Amino acid sequence: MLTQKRGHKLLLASTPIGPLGSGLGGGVELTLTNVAKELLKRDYHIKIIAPEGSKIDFCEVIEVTGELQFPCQYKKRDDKVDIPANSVLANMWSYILDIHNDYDLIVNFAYDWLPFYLTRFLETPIAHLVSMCSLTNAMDQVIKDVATQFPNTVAVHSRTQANTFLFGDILLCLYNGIDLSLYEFCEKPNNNALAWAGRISPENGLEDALKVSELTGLKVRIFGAIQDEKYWDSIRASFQNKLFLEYVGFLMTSQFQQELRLCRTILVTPKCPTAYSNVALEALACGVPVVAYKRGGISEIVKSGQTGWLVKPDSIEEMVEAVSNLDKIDRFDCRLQAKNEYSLEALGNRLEEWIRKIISQ
Ligand code: HBI
Repeated sequence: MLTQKRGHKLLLASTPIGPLGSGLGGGVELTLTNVAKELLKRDYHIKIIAPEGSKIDFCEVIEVTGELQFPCQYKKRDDKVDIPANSVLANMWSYILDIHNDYDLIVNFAYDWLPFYLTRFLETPIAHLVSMCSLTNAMDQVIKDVATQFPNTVAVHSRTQANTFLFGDILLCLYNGIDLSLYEFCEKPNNNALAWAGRISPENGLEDALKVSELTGLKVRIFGAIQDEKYWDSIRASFQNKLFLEYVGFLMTSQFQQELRLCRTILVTPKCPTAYSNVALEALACGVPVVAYKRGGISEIVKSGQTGWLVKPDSIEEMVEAVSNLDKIDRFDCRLQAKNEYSLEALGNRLEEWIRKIISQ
């Protein structure tokens, strides 16, 4: 059989909770950017459709207006599906309904009900890359329907994440990958600072990192967009001592890694299981050991005692102990793990295998 001719035309449909480049999309922004970059290198034709204000300098973006989707991490298990008036998500998918025949495949990055529900109405196949663990019954049901009716079209980032769904065994695991050439290894951190990176929102547990900072006397440099202003105000109120807290903001990859690489470690403190942790990959690529709660997809990334430490979830004292044992970690091992397991090349191979499975069906 002829080897699958590349050059397929793909449309990447972004998350509706914020423009690409705002940081509100969390790890999905970096994942979508890396998927586009790697597939363009492999001569796929790529277009992106995303909320107005999205910026990606190496790829055409179809910007769509409308009200951003409410972040689903605040939802309760039996919450109803919500779609605001003049929804950017609905506007994105209305446009996709009009032009989907121009594409060989649509890749959906939104963790929202609508794209999954519309899947069976489109002739063009849709590949869904699920960015979060099981969260609500409505999402579980619609993801299960698509994964069952369209085998091999629903992928996740870790087995841990897959197993949070009752139908996890039919989900493909893509892990993730980063462009290692963008991250410069740092053998000796020039500051004693801890790093914390992510959307500033209750589920990411920033207050725990600040408690570790107070107990170790090490400053924590905070990277990420403020998603929940009230939560951020409460954090600043409870950690008056400015010595321990430095809010850097959301930085694009090149500046982020310039700051991250100089830190002693990155603390990853999810309060509920997360699918994966792109910031952990970025830290490893810079040679920065990862100290994380053994919870969610990150427990498949960190080799405890070798490239960082995995500690009992929500245990501040175990985090403090791990920080005191950072000198046991060889920063070269961190970079080596990123190189061996998380290159964009390796992700690209897994992506192509996934695409071939769907398009050849
Ligand atoms: N919420 N409604 C909704 N849709 C998403 O796509 C979404 C989200 N919350 C967070 C999120 N995506 C990303 O930050 C994931 O990486 C977690």
